[in-house]
Amino acid sequence: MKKNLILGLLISAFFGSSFVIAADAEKAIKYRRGVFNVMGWNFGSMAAMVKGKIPFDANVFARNAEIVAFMSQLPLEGFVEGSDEGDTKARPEIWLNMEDFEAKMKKMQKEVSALAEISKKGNFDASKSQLKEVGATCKGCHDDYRNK
Ligand code: ASC
Repeated sequence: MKKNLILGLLISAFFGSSFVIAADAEKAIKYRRGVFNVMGWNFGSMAAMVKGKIPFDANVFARNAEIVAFMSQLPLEGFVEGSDEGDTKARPEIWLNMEDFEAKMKKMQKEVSALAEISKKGNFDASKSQLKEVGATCKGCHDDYRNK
């Protein structure tokens, strides 16, 4: 009787905690995807301007860059242990190469904050050329760490 009780407690403690971990992982995935969505929205606006799909508006561009620069600081903490499973395109390789992943994330942050500075001056060509650098850092990470 007592044994069964202890066994029951152990089982519920074990499964209970794995549910908690799964719930935390789900939240973390939602968090980072939300951040990336905001970044993508703003990156998309700048990309449309440099491609001539919409007219270049220096103030809008600078605001987009400012938003991406701020948001770029947020996603890293969302890549918590165990959040490679669930509603995510993140590849398990991230957690096997966390140092490299962090370095790539930091490089992206650096290029994006340079974009925010440069775009304040309102020059189309300079903004366009730095946006290219930013895009390369997005792609560099996606190639290695994001599923299609
Ligand atoms: C985005 C988005 C990407 C990157 C990439 C930049 O907005 O969804 O994957 O920017 O296109 O090269």
